[in-house]
Amino acid sequence: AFEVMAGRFRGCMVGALMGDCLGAPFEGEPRNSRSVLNSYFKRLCDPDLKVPYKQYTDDTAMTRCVAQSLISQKSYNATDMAKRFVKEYYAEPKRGYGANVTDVFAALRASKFKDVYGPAAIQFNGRGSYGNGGAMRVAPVALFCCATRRQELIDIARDMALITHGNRLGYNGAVLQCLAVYEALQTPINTLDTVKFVENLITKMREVETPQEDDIVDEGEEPYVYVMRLEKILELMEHGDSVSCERVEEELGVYISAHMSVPTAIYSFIRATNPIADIETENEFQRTLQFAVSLGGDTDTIASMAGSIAGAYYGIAKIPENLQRHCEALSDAVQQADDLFSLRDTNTST
Ligand code: F2R
Ligand code: MG
Ligand code: MG
Ligand code: MG
Repeated sequence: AFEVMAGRFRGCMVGALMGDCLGAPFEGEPRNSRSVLNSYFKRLCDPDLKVPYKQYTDDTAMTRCVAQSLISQKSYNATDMAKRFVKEYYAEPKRGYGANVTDVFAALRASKFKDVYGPAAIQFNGRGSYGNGGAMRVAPVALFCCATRRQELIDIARDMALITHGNRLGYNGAVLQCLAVYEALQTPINTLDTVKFVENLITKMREVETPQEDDIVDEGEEPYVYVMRLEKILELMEHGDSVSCERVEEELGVYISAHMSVPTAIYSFIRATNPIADIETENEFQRTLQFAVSLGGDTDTIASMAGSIAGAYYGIAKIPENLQRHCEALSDAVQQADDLFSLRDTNTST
């Protein structure tokens, strides 16, 4: 059981990296042809292929910061994490960051991290960002909480997102993505009941989305956006492989908003548990990535989030090595997974 869980930690971190690296070349395309993607993935799987590695983008740059902060602090430390985001951004600003999040980095730096949550709170005239930047980097939080402090998962995921994303759709999207990774990690292989998986997420998100005092919910605004999207996933699941990409885009979205990408990532993971027409692979993990990328739009982020869920469920042993090796900084993802796993210590009974 020890080795199985270690493999799932690796699968999660490597899965997130692969979705980002392999999905990034297609980001912003309206939709991507399944036959083009079959060729793209098949070519990469050729053990003799020698090509430069696929670079990671902001998704991984920030995921690495989240992981490293949790590993070094052995707890959630908002200031340490914010400092890592800022340092990373100014070291390599051209990783494809969201257009507005960079203002948060500038303000954090200028204010010397005095109020780590302050700059994000004033984004978009005080509405905060609902971009998927909080959700795209949350996977290490699920691993950290699995290793050490399960009860704090929702709070850490939310607070970690709040450093840059002040809108409830932005931080609740991070909470949902974190819960999905955690749930996948906890589900013994070959026992996944996809309906129960989604129903569990609905139960948890109903609580999470119940408006709290410090939440900004306008009159007439729907507070249970994620619950509704998860219910939509259950509906789509009834139609199996007949659900078109157009319908997924219409009902769940493929955009850089958290509420129009996190549910799509969860759906991609679920959809790929079964064969998908015109996607030529027997491997469920690979199928997850190919399906996510085929949807178009925010492909790096949706594939990365779907990849972290799928990797947490299937484990590293099921992820094709010939695909892994094309990703930049693969060994760092493995190392961070192992470091997070080793936080499982003797004084917690996990
Ligand atoms: N930025 C991108 N992709 C665009 C082009 C990249 C290109 N490939 C390149 O070469 O540069 N991808 C990355 O951004 C997403 C994550 O963004 P994040 O961190 O959430 O940033 P931000 O700036 O906070 O939000 C993104 C945009 O969402 C809109 N938005 C958010 N909140 C809003 C609000 N309250 N009102 C109105 N609009 C809001 C804005 O347009 C923001 O700029 C990932 O896809 C990552 O891969
Ligand atoms: Mg990106
Ligand atoms: Mg609160
Ligand atoms: Mg993206």
